Amino acid sequence: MHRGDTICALVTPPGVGGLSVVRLSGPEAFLIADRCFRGKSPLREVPSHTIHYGRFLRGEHLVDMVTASVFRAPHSYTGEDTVEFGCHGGVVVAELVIEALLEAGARLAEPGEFTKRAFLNGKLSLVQVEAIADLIYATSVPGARLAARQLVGGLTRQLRDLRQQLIEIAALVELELDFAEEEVSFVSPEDVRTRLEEATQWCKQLADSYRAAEILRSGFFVGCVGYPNAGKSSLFNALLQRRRAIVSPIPGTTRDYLEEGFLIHGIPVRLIDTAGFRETEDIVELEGIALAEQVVQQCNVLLVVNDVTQGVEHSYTLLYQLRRRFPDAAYAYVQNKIDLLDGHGRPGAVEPGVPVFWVSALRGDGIEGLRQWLGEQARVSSDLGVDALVNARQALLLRETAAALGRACEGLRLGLSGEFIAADLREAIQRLSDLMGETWKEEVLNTIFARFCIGK
Ligand SMILES: Nc1nc2c(ncn2[C@@H]2O[C@H](COP(=O)(O)OP(=O)(O)OP(=O)(O)O)[C@@H](O)[C@H]2O)c(=O)[nH]1
Ligand SMILES: [Mg+2]
Repeated sequence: MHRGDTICALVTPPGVGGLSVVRLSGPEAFLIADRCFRGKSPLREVPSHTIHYGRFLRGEHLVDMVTASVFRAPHSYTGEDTVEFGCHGGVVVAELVIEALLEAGARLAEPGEFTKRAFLNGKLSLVQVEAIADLIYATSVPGARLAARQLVGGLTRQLRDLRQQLIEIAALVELELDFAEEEVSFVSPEDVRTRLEEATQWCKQLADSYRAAEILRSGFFVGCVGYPNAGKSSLFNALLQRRRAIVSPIPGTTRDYLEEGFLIHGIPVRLIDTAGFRETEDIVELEGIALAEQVVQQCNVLLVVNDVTQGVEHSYTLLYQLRRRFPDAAYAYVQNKIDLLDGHGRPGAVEPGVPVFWVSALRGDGIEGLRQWLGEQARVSSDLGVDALVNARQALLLRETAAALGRACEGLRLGLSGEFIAADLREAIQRLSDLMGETWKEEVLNTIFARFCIGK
């Protein structure tokens, strides 16, 4: 077991509340706890998973009447001896409890240190650790649900099974069994290839779900773009259903960009209003507006707002240039200010895959239809196709695993000798181990735990 000193921290959110919980974990947890806690019996003598009521003292002074929950190693969150003190909510009491524990020999926990110990003691896989971080930061309901499921260990188990399978296949291949001649009944080369191909597909699909996972994690980004005065800020306000952005007849009203959120189908949509792209501006010149570029770059959908009074095709060039530059986003062409038109235009697509919406941001015509389309886009884009929430680190390793497996398949197809195929398989196995954190590197761990807050 990993052995360190005994650490403590507030594990509930700081501030005023009904209850605050201070966790104490480490080899001396009971010793230190008994220096401060006076209950019916010393905590070092009570059984695991029991709760005790008593006085919490700092020196001679009573701090609070508290409950002490006792968890004996390895049956605790960290895998170490742990005591959790439930004290009355509020800023002062919990702070006094922590100070008393520090004076009694504990050390203040670093951000994520409890979880890090849980990982080092084999209570959690790295994938589960990352799921906890996701859960803490989840902004969407489906995202939180998936992170919770991952925490239970579904993905970890699947990855472990896959690795086990690959180890077995590698062993077979390494023995250079000539399947065809020996008539090995339990496994044929076709069988091996099918299994490897399936594994490759699975890794790829999981890696590809990263973009969708990002949406569930940080939101679905929708940008209003267009020439000055097209009505971007008006559309922004109309979609938000409140007057957030300043609207004026003077071109160039919006200088910076604005961002506001709302939920569609439990998915957080981040709506962004940008400064207008000047008509003379070649998209290359856009490089100068680094901010706008950065903002547009992270958008999942770009609404190209066109002032119809300038002509329905007025913003086609802009749409064309944006699509070339940011091909990953989805686009809609929004014909705005239809209240100023005599007749209405007909719906249809400007280009394949780019729907047109006829709206009046001022009066609200057509806004609901646009909202619904955005909701559908958000839903489809965040549909993972798999039951896991993959982050950037995991996606990269999954792609590398898939690539190595792909090479192994190709080798089998070409009838290469077993040692080549085994080398690719070993690489895939190694990547999977990295993924699960079984061959972790200190810096990888540090970046992962840096996302945690103190007390987690
Ligand atoms: N009649 C009519 N006027 C509109 C409509 N939408 C916007 N406007 C007007 O168009 C002008 C420009 O609107 P904004 O929303 O500020 O346009 P913008 O694209 O944000 O402009 P910049 O930030 O300057 O690039 C304002 O006077 C709005 O009232 C609309 O649907 N109908
Ligand atoms: Mg504006």
